[in-house]
Amino acid sequence: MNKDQGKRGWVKDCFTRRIFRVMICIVVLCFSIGYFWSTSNHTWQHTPVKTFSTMSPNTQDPDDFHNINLPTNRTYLLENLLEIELPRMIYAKPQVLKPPRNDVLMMTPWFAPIVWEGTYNLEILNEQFKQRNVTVGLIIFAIKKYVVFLKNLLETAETYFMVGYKVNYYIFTDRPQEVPKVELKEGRNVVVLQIQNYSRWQEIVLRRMEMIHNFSQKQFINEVDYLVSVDIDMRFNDQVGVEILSDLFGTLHPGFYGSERQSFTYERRPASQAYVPHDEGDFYYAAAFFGGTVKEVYKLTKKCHEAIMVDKDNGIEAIWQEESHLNKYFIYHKPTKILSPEYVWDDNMGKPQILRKRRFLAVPKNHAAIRNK
Ligand code: UD2
Repeated sequence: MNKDQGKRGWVKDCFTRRIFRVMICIVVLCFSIGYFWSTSNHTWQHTPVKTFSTMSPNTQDPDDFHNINLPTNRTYLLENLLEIELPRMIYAKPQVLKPPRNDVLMMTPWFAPIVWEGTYNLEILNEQFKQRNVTVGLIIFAIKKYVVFLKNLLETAETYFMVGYKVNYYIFTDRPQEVPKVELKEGRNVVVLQIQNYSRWQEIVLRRMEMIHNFSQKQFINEVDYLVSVDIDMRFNDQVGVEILSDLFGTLHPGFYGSERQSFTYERRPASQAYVPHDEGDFYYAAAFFGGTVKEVYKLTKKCHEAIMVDKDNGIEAIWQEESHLNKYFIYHKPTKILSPEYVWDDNMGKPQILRKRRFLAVPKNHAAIRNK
């Protein structure tokens, strides 16, 4: 090989190497662009930019399926907070070593207070609830002949129920023309809700859950803060005020407040959705008086209604109708407050010493004359 050939070979070699380097650079560049594109694309797809400050509390981000009820930024919850500040008040000091009652249970193991006369200061509670400007809905079913109980219930409610507060009396009835005219104080209204009746009284009491659930969604949520559902064959006999209000409350049944759980008349057939085994249950609650915020009552009545419908499909009806389902619900969704039997009493059971007040009393009724009529 001569010198010329050698030089040309060297030049050719250099040229090839340069081309080779340029190609490597292009490939590296392509990979870099590809990588950058894919990673930035990835980021855009999975971390959408959210500005919750412009969202209303109920707005849900459709992409945020892990967190449907819980937006990550909840600062809006801190804006416009209502400040409850008590004025100077003079009252007896609570005594740590001297509980106000030592004859009754005042607190459940899950820290829900049990409301008895003598355990609370209504003056303090009124200051708090007045500042919150609460409105309460009292739910009453007056189907068929039961409408005859309405006048007495409404008149006594005007004297004793939530005195000084705004109240809507929601009357579910198939006989709107028989709803009596009762004189009402300012801020209190009767709202008649016409519904169908059912031939069996059992069906009427069971359907209360469905009706309350439906109307909570379409009406109550826009009109009141709390709901209280009561039986109609009752009368108010003493003060019932904001001491009862809490997220979710039930009332100790007058027939079972001192009983062991084995004696509770829970539904004991496993085939029913209301079934409660013998080794479960805290209290036996009366369906004649329960309530809570509209949200909690909506959840309760929805669940009970669904369970009632499953029972219906399976051809079974719980032993104490909706009361059985309510009792099952309260085992797994503990009430945040419990009302003593002062709030559902029947004088046929006497007047035990522990009852310092009989606030809501059963009116004697002849089942045969009134039911299915
Ligand atoms: C108990 C319960 C009640 C309910 C019922 C179910 C207590 C104190 N009461 O009461 O809450 O669970 O058992 O068996 O625990 N109603 C009508 N028209 C009718 C029938 C019923 O409007 O034809 C409404 C009315 O509001 C009445 C309520 O349903 O107060 C419950 O019926 P009930 O009073 O006849 O039931 P009762 O006394 O056995």
